[in-house]
Amino acid sequence: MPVQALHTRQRLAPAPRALDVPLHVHKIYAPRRRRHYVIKATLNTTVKQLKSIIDPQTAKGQSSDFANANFPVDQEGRTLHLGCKRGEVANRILSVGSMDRALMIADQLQGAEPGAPLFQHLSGRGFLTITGLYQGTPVSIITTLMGMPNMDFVVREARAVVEGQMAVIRLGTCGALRPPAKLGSFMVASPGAVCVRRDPDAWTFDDGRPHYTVSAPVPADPQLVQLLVAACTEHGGADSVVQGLDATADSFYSSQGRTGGHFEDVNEAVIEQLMAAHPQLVSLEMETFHLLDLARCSRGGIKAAAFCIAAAERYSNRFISKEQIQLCVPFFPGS
Ligand code: R1P
Ligand code: URA
Repeated sequence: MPVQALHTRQRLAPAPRALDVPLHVHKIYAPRRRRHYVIKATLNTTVKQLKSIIDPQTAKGQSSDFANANFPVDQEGRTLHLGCKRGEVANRILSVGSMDRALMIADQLQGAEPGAPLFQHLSGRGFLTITGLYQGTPVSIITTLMGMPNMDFVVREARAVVEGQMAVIRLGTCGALRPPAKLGSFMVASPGAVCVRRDPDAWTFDDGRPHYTVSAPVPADPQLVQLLVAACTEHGGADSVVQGLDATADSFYSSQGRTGGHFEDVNEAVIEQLMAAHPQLVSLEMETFHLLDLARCSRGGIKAAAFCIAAAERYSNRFISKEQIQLCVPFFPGS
């Protein structure tokens, strides 16, 4: 679907696909409903449905069943936060931030046998794992929720229950820092990512040290990057793809240079300084760096790359709508 078509009503109506995965929260994508109705239905449906699908054991809190404080796994081999065990997670993982996105993409998976349901597990911590076949190949979609600590749970706990080498791709959303990137662009972190952190000591000591620090880059896997660029180009055309360095921030607000709230963040110059330090920088988000860093430290066990849909234009102050994001989520036919 051409990304350029985002802003026309005609494209908005027919494009969302019916989701028939058993969670039944797909009503949130009903294309012809009024916005306020959709939101109400989402809340009602989601809360009710989620209560019925959260694994009862996890929801009750399994901590007393865990013997190993170093890497807690219960008697069935389920990890503490994702709640999955061996056989439930594939070695090809698509990591997405939100449940909406996971369900939308899960529509492309098939069960292990014809007519069989997809494997799904929603942990008591809110991580959703969906495993099925994509064109015959086992794939897991796992929600990372938000931030580097949550990416840490996803990657380490998936690694613990998967045999052999893993490939992890993050499909996120991000802020685009400069044209030609625009709302809906596919931002591929082709050289990799840096990490931006707020340093509380700058407030504590007030001695002139910087309030925000930036790491050196970590690389993405070049082979996965090549595949991502090819798939995004096929999906949205060459103009929809922007390659460049990503910056992963430790917050959505202060460390991404969002100003004017109730806090003294000293962050007015953050974006400018980042772009001066890293001229290849094109995007800001919250997980990619940590995924790439874990892959680097995985002793060859994990290959990783990331791409994000530009949800914010930081240079023009525009933000994408939820419907527009849904239209951008790629399905990569044939890849
Ligand atoms: C903030 O709105 C969230 O959106 C981005 C950021 O990295 C952060 O997690 O990615 P996702 O849409 O994948 O969550
Ligand atoms: N996600 C982020 O982390 N930042 C943005 O600006 C948009 C999405």
